Amino acid sequence: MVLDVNALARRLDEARLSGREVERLTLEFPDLTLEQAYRIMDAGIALRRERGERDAGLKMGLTSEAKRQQMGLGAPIYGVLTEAMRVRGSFSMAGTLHPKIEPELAFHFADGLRGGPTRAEALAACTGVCAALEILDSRYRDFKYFSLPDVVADNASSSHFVLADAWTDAAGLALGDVELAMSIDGVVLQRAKASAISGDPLLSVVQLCALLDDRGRALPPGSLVLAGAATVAEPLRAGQTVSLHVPPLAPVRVAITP
Ligand code: 0L1
Ligand code: MG
Repeated sequence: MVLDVNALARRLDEARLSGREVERLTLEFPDLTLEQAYRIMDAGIALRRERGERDAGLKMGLTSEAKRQQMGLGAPIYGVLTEAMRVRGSFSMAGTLHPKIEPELAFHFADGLRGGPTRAEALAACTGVCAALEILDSRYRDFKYFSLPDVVADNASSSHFVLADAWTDAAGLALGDVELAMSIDGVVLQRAKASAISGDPLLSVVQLCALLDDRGRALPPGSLVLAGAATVAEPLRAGQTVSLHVPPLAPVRVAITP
């Protein structure tokens, strides 16, 4: 079977737009490589750009050991965020498949980052950090049992993201020590230190730069980076209110509507 990157990207794009699950790609292409999967992801993002979506930044996925064990998958990956994925205040379940939400930190890089920066260089380039929630919604049937290339081709399961209203200067913070507490309807369901994100959330940014550099790319100016989840994700249902507290950062909250 010939691998048609653009056709597979269209298949996943249509699944997202129609709210209909598709079979994971490795059922048809068992030898799908990670690089082929990233090319399918790129082609899917190109479709979104053709429809007028503007890039917002990048996300790291599978950054916590808890998450990797939940998914049975072994290594961090990245995906692309567009402004159309940004949610403010409320998120509608309409057209979703099996959405989940997870606690993260977002970083902003006004001038971008290129090559393989050290943690100190990433910190120096960082123009703000804030609390963030990522909403994942894999397009695959039986989404628990997929492989790394399947997840990457599906843009790392990204659906939407919510950012706190205020950015904080990262320089004065012990970033690994801040605690993320994610509540649903006022009950804390997930809690972890930010060190659960790749040992230190800025190291997740360093890893992202390495993944991009391996593919001849860099973090563009003006990018935000979701550093990855500190804990496992929680399933979403209409009527819930999800909030994330990460003192001393501003909290973030989203209401889930039908
Ligand atoms: O953000 C992430 O950790 C990407 C992997 C998600 C896999 C999933 O839960 O759909
Ligand atoms: Mg995530």
